Amino acid sequence: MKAAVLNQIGDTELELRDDVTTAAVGPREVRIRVRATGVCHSDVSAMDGTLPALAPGIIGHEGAGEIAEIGSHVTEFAVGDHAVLTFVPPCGTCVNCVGGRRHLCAVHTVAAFVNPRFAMGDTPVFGYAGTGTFAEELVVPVEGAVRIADDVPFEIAALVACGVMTGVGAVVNTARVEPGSTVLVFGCGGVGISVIQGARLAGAAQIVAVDPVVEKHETARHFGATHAVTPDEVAGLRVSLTESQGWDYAFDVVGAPATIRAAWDNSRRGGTVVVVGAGRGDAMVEFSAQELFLHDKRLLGSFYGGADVRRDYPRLISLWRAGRLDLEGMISRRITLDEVNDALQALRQGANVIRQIVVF
Ligand code: CXF
Ligand code: ZN
Repeated sequence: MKAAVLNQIGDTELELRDDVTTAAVGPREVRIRVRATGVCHSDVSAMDGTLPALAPGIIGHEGAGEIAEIGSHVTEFAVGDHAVLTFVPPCGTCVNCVGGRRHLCAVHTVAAFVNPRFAMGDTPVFGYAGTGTFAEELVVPVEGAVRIADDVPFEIAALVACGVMTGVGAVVNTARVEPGSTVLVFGCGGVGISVIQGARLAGAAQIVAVDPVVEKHETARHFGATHAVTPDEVAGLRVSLTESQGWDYAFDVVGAPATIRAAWDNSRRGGTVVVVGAGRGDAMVEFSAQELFLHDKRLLGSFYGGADVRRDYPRLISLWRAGRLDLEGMISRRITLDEVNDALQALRQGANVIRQIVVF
């Protein structure tokens, strides 16, 4: 089958091949025919070594498709069902799953680093974060697919698998923003726009979007930002909008020390700082011992929007059906797999794109 292969970490181009195969479907696995996949900034981060990935590998982790084959012990799906993928399949029985922290289940994620589920000839090829949606097909554990209704377009469904879940989830699951709150958001890519949409859904009174790319400000306003500024304009707005107190909630959706620090500095005393951005393992952020206690802030990490995928994917789809979550508007460009390198390059360059979707 056709797939885009990352041959080495550090490569800036994926190799388009048509001789990639998937592993055989195990008893509790399903084969998915990918129908749509978003190009997420974490795919760029896998390529450049910011996030851990194995090569050769198939990246792409925000996908939806059709069940093409089921394992001998699968009763949850039938061939032809539509499904959204997840890069954290919850095993259902570990301490995190049982404890209500399904997004932290490591069982299948760790297994994916040991078991390659693709191959090129005799060479094993790993799927990124247990998925690998820049391929026509992939094999995942049954817990890694969530069934959705047949009338949901695949490209809408794909968005839910990473960006929308991560951003909306950070607001409603991790931070639990209350109506009337004031919210500051650093970063207006796919996840940042989803944080903005989540804050609007949560009833935030003020949503200030921050991005150095001025073209993204109009986009941010379209999705619910009440204000949109460049980073150097935040200080002035803090004086005029918050009487210098800072915002109730500040989200970092970049993952860089400077934006995490800015989120901290611009949240009010007693406010909440949420780190959603996926930063480097060696990038350090400094906080003084004194400010950590004196400012009485909550500093929260948010991984995958605290997703309980079997609860939250249907909720997000329902919000979309009700017209309260704009997913169509997040699709900036539909492309083919042959154009995936251009799409990745656009993200590296900070282009004003929310989601470029590969449709198969
Ligand atoms: C990432 C987190 C690390 C694994 C791949 C997905 N999240 C969002 O893009
Ligand atoms: Zn992603």
